[in-house]
Amino acid sequence: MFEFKDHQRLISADYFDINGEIVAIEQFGSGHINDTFRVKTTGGLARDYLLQRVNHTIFPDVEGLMNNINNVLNHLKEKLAHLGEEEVEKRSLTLIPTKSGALFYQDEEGGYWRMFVLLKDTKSYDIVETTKQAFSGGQAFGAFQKNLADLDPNRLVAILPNFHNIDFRLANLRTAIINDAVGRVDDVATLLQELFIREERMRKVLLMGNANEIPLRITHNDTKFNNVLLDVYDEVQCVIDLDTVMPGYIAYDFGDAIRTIINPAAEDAIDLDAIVLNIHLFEAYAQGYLQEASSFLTVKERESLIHGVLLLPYMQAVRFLTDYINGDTYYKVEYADHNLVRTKTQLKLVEELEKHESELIQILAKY
Ligand code: GN1
Ligand code: MG
Repeated sequence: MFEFKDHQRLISADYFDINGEIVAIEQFGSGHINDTFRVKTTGGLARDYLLQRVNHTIFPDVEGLMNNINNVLNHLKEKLAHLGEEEVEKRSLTLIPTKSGALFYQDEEGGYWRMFVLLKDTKSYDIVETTKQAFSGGQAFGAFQKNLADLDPNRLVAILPNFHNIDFRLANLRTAIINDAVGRVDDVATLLQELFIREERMRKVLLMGNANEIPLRITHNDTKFNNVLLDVYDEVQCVIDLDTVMPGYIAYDFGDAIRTIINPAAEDAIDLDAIVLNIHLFEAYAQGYLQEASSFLTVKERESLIHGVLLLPYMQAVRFLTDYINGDTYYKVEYADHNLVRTKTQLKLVEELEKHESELIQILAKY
C-alpha cells in the first residue's frame, strides 16, 4: 500500500464515478493556481484521472465555473462528433461526474474538487522546443476558438470579470502602490516607471473592443503553451485548463500563447540575457493558428493580433508586480522574490517584442 500525505484527496477521489480501483494519487503539473493530482487506477478501464482542488479564493463561483466548462465541453464534443467516439475523447477533455451525478464535490473543509479523464500518451511543454510543437499549439487554440465561434458568449458567465482588461490591471497596480502592504514599493520604482510609460500603447485591444471594432467571442484566456496537450508525435491533441473560458477578445489568446512560445527561457528565468525571440517558433504558431482561424476572423481581429502579442507579457508583468507589492497573495511562489523575477522576465520580453514588432507584423500578413 502507499501513503497519502493529504488524506482529503483520497476521500475526494472516492466521490467520483471512477471505473476501477485507485492505486495512487500523485502531485501533477505546474499550474500556479489550483492543486492538481494524477489518480492511477487498476481494473475497470484502468485509466488515469486528473483530480483538482479548485482555488476558490480566486474562483469564488465554482458552480458557475463548472457550468461554463461543461457547456464548452458539450459544445466541443458535438462539433467533433463526426470523428467518432474515440477521437472525440482525445480532442476534448472529459469530465467525470461524482457518483451522485454532480460536476464537483465539496469536502467538509470547504474545498472544491473535480475530475477529468487523464489522456494517455500526451505531453504538455512548459518550454517549446520545435516548430512542429509550436505549429500544433497554434492549430489547437485556433480549432478551439473556431469550434466555439457559434456558441453564444452570453451562455457563459464572466467567471473572472475584467480578467484581461488592462485598465483594471493597472488600477489594481496603483491600489497596491498606495497600500504598499509590505513595504516593497520603493525598491521597484524603476520597474514601475517602465510599465507606466507603456500604458497608452497597451490599451489598443481594449479600445478596439470598446469601439466595437472587434467582437467578443468565447476565448480560453489562459493560452500558455503548457495548456495544450500534444501526442507522442507532437500532433495536436487538445486544449486543457478551461477555468477561464469566458467572453473575451481573440487577441488576448493569441498574445498569451506567443508570450510563452516565442522565448526559450522560463517564465521565472533569472538570467535576462536568456530572454530572446525565436521568430521561427512565432511563425510556426501563427501559421498553425491562422490555418484554423482564418475562416472566422474579421479583418480587424487579424489587425488586433499584434497588439495582443505586446499586451499579454506586459499585462503579466503588471500582474506579477502587483502581487509582489501586495506580498504574494495570488500566485504560488517558491521564494521571496519569485514574483519580482517573473516581472522582470516579462518586461524584458516586452522590450524584445517592441524591437521586432514590424517583423512580426510582416509574418502575420503571410498567412
Ligand atoms: C495562472 O494556473 P495557471 O498557471 O494555468 C493565471 C494566468 C497567468 C499564469 C501565468 C486564473 O495560470 O492568468 O497567465 O498563471 N491564471 C489565473 O503563468 O490567474
Ligand atoms: Mg490556469
